Order: sequence, then structure tokens, then C-alpha cells
Amino acid sequence: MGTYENYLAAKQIYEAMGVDVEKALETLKNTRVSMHCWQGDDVSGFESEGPLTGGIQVTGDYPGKARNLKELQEDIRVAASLIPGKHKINLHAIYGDFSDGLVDRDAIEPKHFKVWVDMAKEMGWGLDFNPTFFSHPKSNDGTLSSADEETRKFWVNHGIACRKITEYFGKETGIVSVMNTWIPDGSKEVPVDMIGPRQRFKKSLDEMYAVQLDDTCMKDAIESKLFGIGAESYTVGSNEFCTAYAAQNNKVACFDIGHYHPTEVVYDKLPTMACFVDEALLHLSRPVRWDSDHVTNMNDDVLGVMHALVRNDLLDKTYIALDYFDGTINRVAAWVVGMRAAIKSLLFALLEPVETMRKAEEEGDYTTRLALREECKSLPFGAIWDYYCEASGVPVREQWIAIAKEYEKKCLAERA
Ligand code: RNT
Ligand code: ZN
Repeated sequence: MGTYENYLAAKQIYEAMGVDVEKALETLKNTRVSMHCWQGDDVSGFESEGPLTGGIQVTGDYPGKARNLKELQEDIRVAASLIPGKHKINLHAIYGDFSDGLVDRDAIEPKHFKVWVDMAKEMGWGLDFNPTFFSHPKSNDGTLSSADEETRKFWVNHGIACRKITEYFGKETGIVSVMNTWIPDGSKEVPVDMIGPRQRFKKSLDEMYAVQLDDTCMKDAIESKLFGIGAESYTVGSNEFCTAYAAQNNKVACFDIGHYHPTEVVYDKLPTMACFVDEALLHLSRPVRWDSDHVTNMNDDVLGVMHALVRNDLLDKTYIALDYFDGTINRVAAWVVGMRAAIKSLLFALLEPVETMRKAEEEGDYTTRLALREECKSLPFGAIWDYYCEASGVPVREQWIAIAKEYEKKCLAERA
């Protein structure tokens, strides 16, 4: 039987259970996942040859990493051709086009990112943005929380420059652009003054956000963290700091799956924050024993958040992004695995008979609620997913691997 026949048979089974398969596929098609450009070159960027700092780390030296903007764009296009649907490219400030001369972070402008806007428009994808508060000589002793006023101001100006670029992205593409602020500020040992840096961070955010921009095309998000390498004991942008700031100022709260204690789960944070903020941003990653940023998989963490979004009707209020960096495998394939895993997980969640389960819950019939949830796990999900890939014009199942390998042989292998 072909993909389509399998789909029709699977659809019947889902429909008998009360799932509207076509509606699920329509919702899936309309949901963009933001693909992080930094997987393509191990978070190097095109600004300097300096090391990656800020307490994050990429391991592996698999050959073929993108060495310049052109190569990174080529790689993104190949990855996009293997991923069903239209999505977004997530950029960092260090990925500008500096061919007309390098400028420091406080002086970057929309013009440095025009080449990305052109590409996004051509692909029908959106763009998201991130100020880069790491891998810079001025970031070694605190950025937005720095006690040195000149340093702090420099980073505030970087944040403002980035917000303007984000607004430009949203205006040009017609797709809302999200700017996510994450700072690496923290310390190896517990400092005496644990409040001062946070007060300065708060003041810096207030200054950054005081510049009025068009919020119909750009959004400000803020990402918390538990710890970084070399900053294990104290994190200025702690979970409490960031959620409180987002709640007080109605900013987009960003949740990175790798930024919590190992048994802490993110899925319950979304319905919690929904009581206080309009929107949330997800960084789908895969922590293994620590915030290791392994390639996103369809695992319990990711399924958990997708179920929470669908069951609580939060999909329209949540921006979904990936955040990992693996240098041990083909980097284009790393994107494809993660993007397909995120989209597939969302589809899995969309194919639950949520209304029937909600009704059972309202009637106190927890037996049915649990039994249905469990039965869903063995429904013919793969047939629906395969059909979605085929209908979207991308390879079905493992067929994409050969294409990624061919590209590796033809193009990536030549890169020193
Ligand atoms: C770091 C944060 C942050 C970064 C990117 C590169 O722990 O997760 O999102 O990974 O900005
Ligand atoms: Zn993150």
C-alpha cells in the first residue's frame, strides 16, 4: 500500500476515536518552528575568530561546518528542503553580513541582516532574532548586569540595536519576529551581593524595552537559566528573575527545556505562566545529565510540552524554537532530525481526542481520560506523519538521510 492509502486507513481509525485528522494537519501546517542558525557552525558566527564563551559549549569536530554566510545559507536551504512546512530561521547578532566592514555589537543595523530577509522572503519563512551577549571581550565580566557602567550601557545599546533589527524582520517578512534575550551573567562561586547584579539587569532590561517599537511585528522574550559552565553557583537571570520580570512587564517568557533541575518538567510551566503573560517561547533542546544541548528528539519532554500546548489551547500563544548545538554529526542532518522531531511531536499531540478527554474529565470519568490517553500511543500515527511529509513535498521517513549524505559528499566534504 502507498502512503496515501495508509493514510486513509489510519485516518478512519483516528476518526472513529473522535479525532479530526484534517483539522490537526491544518493546524500543523500553520505552526512555524524556529530553526536556530547556530547549529550550522557550532555557534561561531561571522564576526570574529574568537572562542565561544558564556558558559555554553559545543563538542565535536565533524567536518563540513559552515565557514561563512553563503555556506550557512546553502546548508539551511538544504535542511529546509527536507522539513515539511514553512517555518522560521532564528538568527543571532553575530550572523550579520559584515562584508562592508565589521561594526561592534552596539552599532549593528538592519542593513547587516538584509541578506537574511531576502532569503526568508524567497523561502516564505519568518525570522527571529537574538542579541549576542557572549563571545565578546566585553562579556567576560557581566553584560546587562555589569557593575561597570560603560560596559552595561554598551550591552543595553546592543539590545536596542537588536530590537530594531527584529522589528525590521517582522515588517519585511510580514511574520511576527521574536527577540529573545539571554545573558550568560553569573559566577562560579556564590557572590556576597546577590541582589545588585539583578537590580542592574532589571534596570538594563527596562532601558532596552523603553524604546517603543511596533509590537504588532516584534515581540520581546526573556530566557532564564539554571547555570552555565564556569558559572555554576549563581545565575543573574534565574528562573524566578525572568518569570517575575516577564509577568510584571508582560514580556514573552522563554522556557528552554535544558534550563531546569533534572527532574523538573517544563510542560506545567506553560499553563502556569499563561495566567500571567500573553505569550511564551519554547527552546526545544535535549539535556543529557546537564544542559548539554543534544539534538531535539521526540521524547517525553518534547511530547509533554506539545500536549500541554494542545490540551490547554496555548498553541496560538506560544512561539516554538529549537536550541541545541551538536558538532559530532552532520550539522544539516542535526537540523533535520530536530525540526522533524518537533513537528512530529506536535502532530502526535494534535491527534489526541482532546474534546472527548476533556468531557470525561468534566464528568469526573478519570478512567476514560487515562485509558484514552494510553490507547493513543498505539494508533497508526506514522501513517499520518508520512502522508504529511509527502503532501508537503519532502522525503518520507528515512529517505531524507540519503539526500543529506549526498550533499555532505558533494559540498560539505570540501570544506576544510
Ligand atoms: C544558553 C541559552 C541560549 C543559547 C543561544 C545560543 O544556555 O539556551 O538560548 O543557547 O542563545
Ligand atoms: Zn536556549
